[in-house]
Amino acid sequence: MITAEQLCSYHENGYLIIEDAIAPDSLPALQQAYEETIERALVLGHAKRNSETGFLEGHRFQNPHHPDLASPALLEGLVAEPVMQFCRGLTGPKLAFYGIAAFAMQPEFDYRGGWHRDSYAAWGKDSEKELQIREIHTWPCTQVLLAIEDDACFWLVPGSHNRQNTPEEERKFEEGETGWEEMFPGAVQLKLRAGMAVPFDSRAIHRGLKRPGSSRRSIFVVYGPPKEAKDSAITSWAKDPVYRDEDYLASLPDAFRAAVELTQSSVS
Ligand SMILES: O=C(O)CCC(=O)C(=O)O
Repeated sequence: MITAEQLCSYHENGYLIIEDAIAPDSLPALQQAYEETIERALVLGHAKRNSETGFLEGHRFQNPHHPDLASPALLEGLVAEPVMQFCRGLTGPKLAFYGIAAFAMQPEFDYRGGWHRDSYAAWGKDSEKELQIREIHTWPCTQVLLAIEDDACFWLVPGSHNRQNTPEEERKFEEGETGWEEMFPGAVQLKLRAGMAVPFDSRAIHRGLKRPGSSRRSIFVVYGPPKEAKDSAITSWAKDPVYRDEDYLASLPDAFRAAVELTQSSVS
C-alpha cells in the first residue's frame, strides 16, 4: 500500500524507493523472462548485437513490449500493483504508458553516463519550454527504474527536480563538468536490490554509472497522463499499427493494456 507520506516524500525528493515492488517469489520468472526478451530482441533485430562481445551493442534497447518480444511475466512486472498504486496516486486514475528503455549490460561493459536533467535533452537547457516545465511544482509523469537484478548504478540529486540550479550546479552545466568522474553536491547513489522500483522525476539532476565488474539488468518505464502523451518524444511506438493488433492487446495484462490504449488514443 502506497501511503500519503510516500507520495509527499516523492514530491519533496523527486524519487521514492518502493521496497518489494516485485514479490520475491515472482522475481525468478521475471529475471528469466527478461533474459529471454533480450535474446529474442537480438535474434529478431529489435536490438543490435555487438559482433565482438556477442551481446548487446550499447547499454539498452527500446520497446521490449513490441508484439515480437512481449512476455507476460515481464509485462506483469511493469504493472506490479505497488508501482501502479504509486503512479495512480501521482497522475490520477487515467494512466498512460509512454515508453520503455530496457537496460542490459554484461560485467565487462563500461557505462559512464553524464549528469543531466532529461528536460535538457528533451527541450534544450533554458529553452522557453524547458524553463516553464522546470517551474511546475508537481510533474505528473514519472520514470520508474525497475531493478530486475541488484542495481547500484543510479545517482540523483534529491530535491533538484522542481527548482532552478544552484550557482554551483549552473556552473558545472555551463562549463561541461558533467562527466562520469564529476560529483554533484548532495547527489545520492541508490543501491537497489532486485525487485525494488524507483519512480523518479526525470527533471531532477541524475546519471547512471556502471564500471566493469557487475552486470546490469534494469528497466526504465515512463507513465503519465494521457493528455501529455502525444507531446512526448518516446510515444512514437503507439502510432505503429502492430501495437493495435487485437490478439496482441488481448494478451496484455489488464493494467498494461489500459495504459497502452490510453496512449494510442492520445497520439492518434
Ligand atoms: O542509467 C541510469 O541509471 C540513468 C539513466 C538515465 O540517466 C536516463 O535514462 O536519463
